[in-house]
Amino acid sequence: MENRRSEIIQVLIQNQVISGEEISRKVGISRTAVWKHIKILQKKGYDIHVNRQQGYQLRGLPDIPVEEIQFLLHPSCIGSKLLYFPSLTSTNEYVNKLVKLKYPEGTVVIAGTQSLGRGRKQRLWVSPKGGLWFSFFIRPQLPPQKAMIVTMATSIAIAKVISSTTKTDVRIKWPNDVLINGKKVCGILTELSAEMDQINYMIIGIGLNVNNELPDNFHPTATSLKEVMNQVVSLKQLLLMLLSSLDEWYKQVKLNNNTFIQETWLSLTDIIGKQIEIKEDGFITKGVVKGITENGGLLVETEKGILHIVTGDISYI
Ligand code: BT5
Repeated sequence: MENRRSEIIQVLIQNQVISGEEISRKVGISRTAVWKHIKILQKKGYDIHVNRQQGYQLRGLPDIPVEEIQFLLHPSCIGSKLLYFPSLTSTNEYVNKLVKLKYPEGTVVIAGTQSLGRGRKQRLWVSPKGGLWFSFFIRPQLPPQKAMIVTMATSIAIAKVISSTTKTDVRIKWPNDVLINGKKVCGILTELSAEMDQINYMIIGIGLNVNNELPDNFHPTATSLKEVMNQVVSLKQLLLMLLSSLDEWYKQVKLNNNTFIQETWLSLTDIIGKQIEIKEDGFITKGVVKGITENGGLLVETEKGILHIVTGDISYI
């Protein structure tokens, strides 16, 4: 099905205007089938103008042409299938439905915009046009206590791509933020379904500010790649690099290379030795970060002794 659509796109690109009959002859399918594929392509963000007399005219491509990206990727897992929608409520929510529909592990859902993009604890994630908002699901053979290793590998994969794209120093902030010049450029949302001793699946959502605008009140704490680089960035190239990097780092998870993942993560964070404030359930605790545990928790020295932090929001003070 998808090959047919790729062929139809090629035919449309090569012709200024083309009739349904001619497309059906070139691609070898019926005119009704052509019409059905055109409808799907329009939903995917291809701007195809329909004129009853003359036929079809391609007037614009989506910002993220997944058919092309799929062709260029050779994933072992992440990117096994790519789905793009011009707008969704939340890509994490959509992936959750696909897991139940038995889509292959590594399926990625990308949205042009999200109306209800979410952060942790049901916070809203602002997702206007021009950013990269995507999610995928994986089934790591790990107990739930080790889930943080996957989040770490994910943030490393992203930080490395952002660093090579922007040529700036990119830092990871525990547990899930990627920062440039101390400002959040990317957030990662990990959702988990697990038994006591085994993860069933993890849904990982990535929100990366690329060419999108941000609300004025975000400027002190958030940034975008466009702002940092002073130029528009190709979403297609960036997504291609991100998916390859995510797939590579997920291989490290599968190989149980936890020490390597942790050491790399530590080389990309400033957190050790930092004075921090931890906010959890309305309480604030202050302390100094002494290290991370085997499972990715924080060891914080406070006036009440060493605390082991597994979740929560921290800020540097
Ligand atoms: C996160 O949450 O940082 C995880 C964000 C994950 C978003 C992706 S987009 C694709 C996928 N589908 C979804 O529905 N979600 C994922 P958290 O640490 O809770 O941070 C949320 C806070 O960041 C908000 O309360 C705002 O203060 C701030 N924020 C919201 N939108 C932002 C943006 N675009 N850039 C920077 N900061 C933002």
